[in-house]
Formats: sequence, C-alpha cells, structure tokens
Amino acid sequence: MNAITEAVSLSNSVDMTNFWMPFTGNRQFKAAPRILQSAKDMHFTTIDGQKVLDASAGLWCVNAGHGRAEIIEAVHKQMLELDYAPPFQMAHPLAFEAAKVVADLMPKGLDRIFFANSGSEAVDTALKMALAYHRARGEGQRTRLIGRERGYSGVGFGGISVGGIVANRKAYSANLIPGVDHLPHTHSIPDMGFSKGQPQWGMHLADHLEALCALHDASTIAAVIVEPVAGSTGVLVPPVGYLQRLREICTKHGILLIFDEVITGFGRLGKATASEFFGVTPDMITMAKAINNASIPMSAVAANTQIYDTIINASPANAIEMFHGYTYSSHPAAAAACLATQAIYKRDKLFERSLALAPKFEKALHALRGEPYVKDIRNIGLMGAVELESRVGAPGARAYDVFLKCMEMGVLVRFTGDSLAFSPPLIVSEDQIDEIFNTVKKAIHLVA
Ligand code: PXG
Ligand code: PLP
Repeated sequence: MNAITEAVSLSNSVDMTNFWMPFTGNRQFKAAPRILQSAKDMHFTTIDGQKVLDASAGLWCVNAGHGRAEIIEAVHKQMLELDYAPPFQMAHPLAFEAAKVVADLMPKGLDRIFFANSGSEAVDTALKMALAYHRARGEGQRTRLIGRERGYSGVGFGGISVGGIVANRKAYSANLIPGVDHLPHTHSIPDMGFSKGQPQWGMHLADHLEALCALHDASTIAAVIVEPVAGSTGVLVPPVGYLQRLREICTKHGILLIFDEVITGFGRLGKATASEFFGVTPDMITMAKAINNASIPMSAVAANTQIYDTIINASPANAIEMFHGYTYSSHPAAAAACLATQAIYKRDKLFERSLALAPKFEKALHALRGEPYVKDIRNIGLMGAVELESRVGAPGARAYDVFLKCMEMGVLVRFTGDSLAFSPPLIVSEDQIDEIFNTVKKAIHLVA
C-alpha cells in the first residue's frame, strides 16, 4: 500500500476533526494526510512503513538525529525520580547543571541562562529582559524594539511584532507591540544570487540602523533582534561585515543586540552558536530546538552578566527581581534531555562534524544550479536553500509540489514560499547528502 492510500485509510479510521493543525493547510492535509509513525537516526518511517530521509532535522531541530537512546534513557530516569518541580521559588539540581552546560557553550560573558519552552517564549523573554534592563539602569524611556523584514522570531506577540513576515502579522496588525521598527532584509538576488556562504554585497544595509537611530533618536531604542542567518524565510545569509556593523552601531548607541539563534544554535553552522562562527558577540542569545535535540520542549535565553546584574541589583535583596517565568521553565525532563543531548554533541564531536561536512553540502547543493526554475541557491554551514521561480498566479505551489514529490521518493525537505530549505541532522553522511540533492533534482524535473 502506498503512503497516500494508507494515510487516507487512517483518516477514515481516525476522526481528524478535532486537531487544529499549526501552520498547515488543514483541509488540504486532512484530505491527503502525511503521517509519521516512528523515527531513528536519519530517517522517519511513515504509517505505511515507507522510510523517509530527514533532510530538515524535523523543523531544524533534531541535530543529533532521531531516537537517541541516551536522551530517552535520561528523560525516563528523570521522570521516575522527579517528574516535576515548581520553578518559582523552588528548583532541582538539573536546572543548574543544564544552565552551566549551556553557559559554557555561549560566547564569553553570556553566562546567565533563563529557561522557557519554545523559541517564541525565549524571544518574548529576551525582549522583556531588554526593557527591564534599561529601566533598571534609569533609561526606562528605551522602549523601542527593532526587528527585521523577513525575520521570524516565533508567534508570540513579541515575536510577530519584531518579526517581518507579512502573513504572521496582518491579522493581528492593530495589536502588535507599539513602537517597533524594522531593518530592511538583506536578500537581493541580482546582487548576491548563487553566493556560496556569505554574500560580498549588502553590508551597507546594516547602516539602516543609523537611520532608525536618527529617526527615532537612539535614546528611545532598547534592542535590536535579528537572526544571524534568517532561517524560516529561506536561509538568508548575512553579508560579509553586516553583523559586525550592527554590533558597532548598537554599542555606539547603547542599544542591546539580540541574536535569535533558535535555528543556528548548537552546531548548525559548525560551532555552538552563529555568534561564535561569525565572531560577533551580541548581548543576548535566544535558543531552542536543538538545545535538547527537540526531544522535550525547551528553550533558553543567554544574557550577559551585566544585564543580569543590572536587573537583579535594582531590586531589594529579598524581592523577585524580574516578574517573568513559565510553569515549565527548566522542566526536569527537558533539563535531563538537554544534558544528555549536549553530552552527545560533545562526545561525537557533532559541531566539528557539521563544520567538516559543510563544503560537501555546499557543493552538492550548488550542483542544482542550472536546473529548471532554479532562481537562487544559498548556504552556510549545514543550512541551505534553493529558491524556485514561482508559478504565475500561484506563489508557493511549485515548491509545495517538489516537497510532495521528494516525500514520495523518500526524502523529507522543508519548503517556505517557493524556497526549499535543507538542514539535515549533523549525523548526515556524505552519501545521504548526495541522496538528498539527487532526489531534489529528480523531483524538480518531474513536477516543476
Ligand atoms: N526564532 C527563530 C529564529 C525561529 O526559527 C522561533 C524563534 C520560534 O520558535 P518556536 O519554538 O516557538 O516555534 C523560530 C522557529 C520553518 C520553521 O520551517 C521554523 C521555525 C519553526 C517552525 C518551522 O522554517 N522556527
Ligand atoms: N493561564 C493561566 C490561567 C495560568 O494559571 C497560567 C500559569 O499559571 C498561564 C496561563 C501560563 O502558563 P505557562 O506558565 O505554562 O506559560
């Protein structure tokens, strides 16, 4: 039985009415569902037993590959011992241990770790920290937040306000955080098409931050938040010098710089952080996903010591210094998974492996240049995208069809608009990299 028949028969036996699926065409999906049953290492298995190579590490998150026994055992053990501990006014040992392990991987100075459960919550947390920090140092007028066009920082009201994806914003437009402004995105195919790694063109776009400082007055701006590499909108790699320039302008004007590393964190670029990879240190880093191999919801903000000290010391000694936290902040199971995951990354040298595989990945990806409808290809580390020409009047349809065809041929890719995105687990083999891009090539020929 093929995947579609089996999945449709599942839809006949299971009532699919009640599950309101996230970021999914619910009607389209439920008419022809794609159901995953299990996963191990580099592969998912669908409900009908078809093996599918995971070219996207789930949603950019399963960096150590699927079904890692050490993580599962650590979670199991932890759940037997302590299933839950309130994180407000109480704690458990693994919370401190996980914070220490994460802090040790962060750039120097970003050593205070606040836990949340999703990238969206980490972003909200970091934005609140920025406001609290300026307030604590007597600059409470710094309330303005600066994001970027084509940025994705999750779906909380904070994230969609600083984010730059129209579809995520338009229905909520009147209720977005007031006073937010945006930098221009850095993508321009005529100027940087088919760049390998960082484009040479585009550093000047960071100077737009100076223009925003001139427009609003820098003294009203609390923070700038950008993804070092924009992931969700199709792997937009920062131009050479761009992040350095943002850092300089922020420092000059006393503005906090936040890197949203929910996708780039934990080895995607071959280092623990994109910050380390690019040699630019922000004031805060948001992370999630691969922090614990996506096995249990967990995210974090790493803040520099000065931000922590400023906020903490602004309150009386026995007061709660920051009114913020989640029921599941530093959940014991998530913390156990985090420790086990980080031990795997370290023992198996997966960040180094990612760095070493990047040239092979780049070569195989860019070999798609010249194939039908391929409009641009871009990459950095183990993340890459192929942008296809849109069909007239049907944006996104071509990439969707390629995604379906790849799935049928046993490879799961991600698509966004008319871009296909690739971010395999860091355990991917060279042969599997070839398998991914050979399949994509065939799929483009078959359906594009
Ligand atoms: N910041 C960044 C940079 C992200 O990529 C979030 C925040 C929000 O994280 P949560 O855990 O709240 O989803 C993200 C999430 C995709 C895709 O296919 C990307 C994300 C999530 C789902 C799909 O591009 N990124
Ligand atoms: N809504 C209500 C009624 C709550 O009591 C709480 C937490 O206690 C929340 C929302 C927030 O939930 P969480 O801490 O899981 O983010």
